[in-house]
Amino acid sequence: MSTSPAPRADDHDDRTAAPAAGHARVRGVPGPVAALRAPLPADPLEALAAVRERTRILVGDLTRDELERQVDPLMSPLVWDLAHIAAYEDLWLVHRHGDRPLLHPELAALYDAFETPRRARGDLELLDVPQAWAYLDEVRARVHDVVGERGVDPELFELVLQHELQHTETMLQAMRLGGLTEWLDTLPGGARVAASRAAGTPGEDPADAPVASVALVDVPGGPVEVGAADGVFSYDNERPRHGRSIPAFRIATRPVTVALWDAFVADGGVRDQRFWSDAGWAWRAGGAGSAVHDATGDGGSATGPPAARAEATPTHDVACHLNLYEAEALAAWAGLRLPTEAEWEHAAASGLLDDVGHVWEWTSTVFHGYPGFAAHPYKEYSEVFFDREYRVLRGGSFAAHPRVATPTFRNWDLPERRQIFSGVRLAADAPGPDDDPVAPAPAPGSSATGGSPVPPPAPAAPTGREATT
Ligand code: AVJ
Ligand code: FE
Repeated sequence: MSTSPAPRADDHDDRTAAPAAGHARVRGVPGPVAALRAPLPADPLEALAAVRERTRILVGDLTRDELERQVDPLMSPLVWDLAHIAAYEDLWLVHRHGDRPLLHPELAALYDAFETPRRARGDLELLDVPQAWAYLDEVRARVHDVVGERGVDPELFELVLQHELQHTETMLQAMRLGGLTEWLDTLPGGARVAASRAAGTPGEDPADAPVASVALVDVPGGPVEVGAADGVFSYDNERPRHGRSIPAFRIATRPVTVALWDAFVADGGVRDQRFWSDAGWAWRAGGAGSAVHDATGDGGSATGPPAARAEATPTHDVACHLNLYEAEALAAWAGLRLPTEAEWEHAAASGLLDDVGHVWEWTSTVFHGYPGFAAHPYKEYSEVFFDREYRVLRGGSFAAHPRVATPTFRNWDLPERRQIFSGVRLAADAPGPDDDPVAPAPAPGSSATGGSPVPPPAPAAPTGREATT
């Protein structure tokens, strides 16, 4: 088996298409794709400045109207995220660390994720774009004052830095959903393939990617350690590191490809209730709180999520915008299952997983607190989401900065969500002693070439099931 590191910023460079029309490139200033995952300086204030520059670059092509409009009830107007980033930085670095009053106490509730849920954010009087940037700049000036006065709290700095990195991924989801950027569509998870298929370009023959081609690596069971070690920044939900006993299992060396999804579709798998959980089938029928856009009118997405491949090369073919239900149905059709998050983490730590970092990978694990969990520094980051419907996603997407997406980082979302940059890596129980080692994997069936148009990610209706922040 081979091991390859998560893609780095330079890997993205060669898949960068021409920048979107109107994107002026200044010599020496990186374009959005280069900025996405570029390393950050070691100095805390310089790192904060680099993250802010990255944020500016990523939204740099958008008009004021695009920044202020809510593209979907699932997502905030982008200008809300900008002011929220400022409010969070002011709260943690100026108010808590610096012991100063908030710059804008009157805005605290508006930019608190819990007091002002996403679906409501489009109807409120928000700061406009110049005001949001001014808020960010003023808070940053206060941070410099505080640092001059009492130095840096490394943990709070990392918290604030990673918060901005996480929100830029959220903003990229909104930009993707709203069709606001071309450069985003050139990346894995982008819409380029969807467009070429809609134009009638045949996709890869699904027979090229039968289930038998899913390469699985055998992982011995035993006591394993999961969670973040002491001495490095981690979120409360990654701690404490602890031992688990897991049975032997098998896990795919790569995430599911668009070709495999196409084979599932061509085989009628999306319409075959046997492969779907009850909740997943209800979601397809338009239940489970999701208004599903469907080209065929029968409820559920007929052709699956937008394809993820920018170029027909092995690293650009990862399926993206799958929700948990779709991932589970695909796994059932393939005679496989989702990994648990402990399996995923153990396999990743053992160097067994290729192509980590293209898409967030769904696991079968419900988001929960590790044994001995203690909320820190606030319970609204993680704890309020424990033991509900949220499932854990692992790895990281092309839009996630490597500083956030570590092998122990736990992301979470609701099962029906697919506006996130999510895919799946399949797994299986270890073969039992009686299993025939040469038995073929279940055949995917017919191998018709799919040529159906692929819609953009289906916006879901507001339902009271909250996006997390
Ligand atoms: C870890 C991505 C689920 O965006 O809801 C942002 C991160 N927390 N602001 C989210 C987060 C507070 C969180 N996720
Ligand atoms: Fe936030």
